[in-house]
Amino acid sequence: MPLAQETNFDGLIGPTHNYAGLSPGNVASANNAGGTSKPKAAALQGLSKMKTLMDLGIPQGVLPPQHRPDLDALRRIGFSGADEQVLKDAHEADPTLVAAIWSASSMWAANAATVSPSADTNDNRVHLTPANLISNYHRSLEHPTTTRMLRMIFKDESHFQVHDPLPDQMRFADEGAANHIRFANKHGDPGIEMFVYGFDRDDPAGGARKFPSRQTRSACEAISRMHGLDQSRTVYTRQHPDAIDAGVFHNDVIATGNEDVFLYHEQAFATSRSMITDIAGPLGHELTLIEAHNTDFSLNDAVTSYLFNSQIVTIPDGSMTLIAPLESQENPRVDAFVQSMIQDKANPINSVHYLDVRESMRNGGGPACLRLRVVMDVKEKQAVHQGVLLTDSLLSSLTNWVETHYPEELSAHDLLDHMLVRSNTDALDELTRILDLPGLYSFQR
Ligand code: SUG
Repeated sequence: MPLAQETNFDGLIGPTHNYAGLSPGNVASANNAGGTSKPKAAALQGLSKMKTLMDLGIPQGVLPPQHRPDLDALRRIGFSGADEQVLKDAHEADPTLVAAIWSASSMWAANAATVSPSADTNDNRVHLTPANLISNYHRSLEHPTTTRMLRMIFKDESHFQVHDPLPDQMRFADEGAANHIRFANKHGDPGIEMFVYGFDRDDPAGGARKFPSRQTRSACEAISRMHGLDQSRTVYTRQHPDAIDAGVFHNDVIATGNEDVFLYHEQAFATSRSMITDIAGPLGHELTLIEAHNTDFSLNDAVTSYLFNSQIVTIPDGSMTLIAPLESQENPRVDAFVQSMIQDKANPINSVHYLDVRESMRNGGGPACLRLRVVMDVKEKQAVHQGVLLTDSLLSSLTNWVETHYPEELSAHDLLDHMLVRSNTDALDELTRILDLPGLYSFQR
């Protein structure tokens, strides 16, 4: 088996990052609605996380932000005239429409796509399906550009297949890798892919009551068919409805995994025990289970601290480290759990890096939300568009670009400022030169 590694592609946080309370069931987004955001600080926090990973020896990529505001989206629903007029009329009709088309939500790259490495697929290629994200209007605007971007980055069809997103219909509601965990002895070995859903057509009453379920079982099954996965090595499991109703709008808010380590809260899944046997069976050995119990910390602690939205990464010496948000360190029960986990020799996680991604966290996006994992062997990694792989020099260009173009602050009334439309367009035009992705945005074609 050729040596394979995981590359984390992080969404570069865009210049229009703002707090609009657009995602029902996402507690942080609701609590911070209408607040003043700090786009420049947000993007620098994201870049600093990418640097931490790169310095740990883990390959790091970057996915550019989308072009916002998406005025074409407003024109498609009947607003017309100059940009200024379109913004004004839409605001008068419904201010949430204006907020939606400004959202920088593509930063949460875990929702960009579901990825199956070549070791798992029947044609030995890496398969990616961009998520349709139809559960929320602002996020449903992302997939056309995401698809185009992934096809530019993973364009070599001898190694990669970037599928079309699933049909734009609730039956196939899909939120990407945030609801998918892949287990393997080592990244390059054939894996077990676990798909997690909230809604099941065969048991509609068994779902969440208060908040929407964003991922359907039908979507999971379709992706696994499209990716050519071995069904004896594929597991479908349901989120616990109480978890969704407590604010676990994606499974990566309550569970995560890396290689054969599985970290989760006891209230994450509707059925935990049989699911673990279903994973361990084809894997051929026991998983290293790290289960947080209610006696360790509550579901509410999990949602506010975002511990499970940490990245567990394998570093070059073969051990694992946890990339966790500062909010986890600030919760004494969660921090105590982390300290005992890294001391415990029964699992390979032996260090923690608490990072500041507070700007993203206030919209419900932790370290793991900000990245899309792609396991690739050496040849596949060489076939990726090299312009998006992070180096010290790319990091310094991106930092300068952010420093030059990003506003310090953004609040609701700025979303009516049509002058910002032009400056964002110019900034993104320059970004495609830095990343060597000409023609990515529709304004360039
Ligand atoms: O889809 N927040 C995102 C957060 C996504 C987090 N991703 C993962 N868990 N993988 C969402 O709810 C809020 C935008 C606003 O309210 O302004 C938002 O879209």
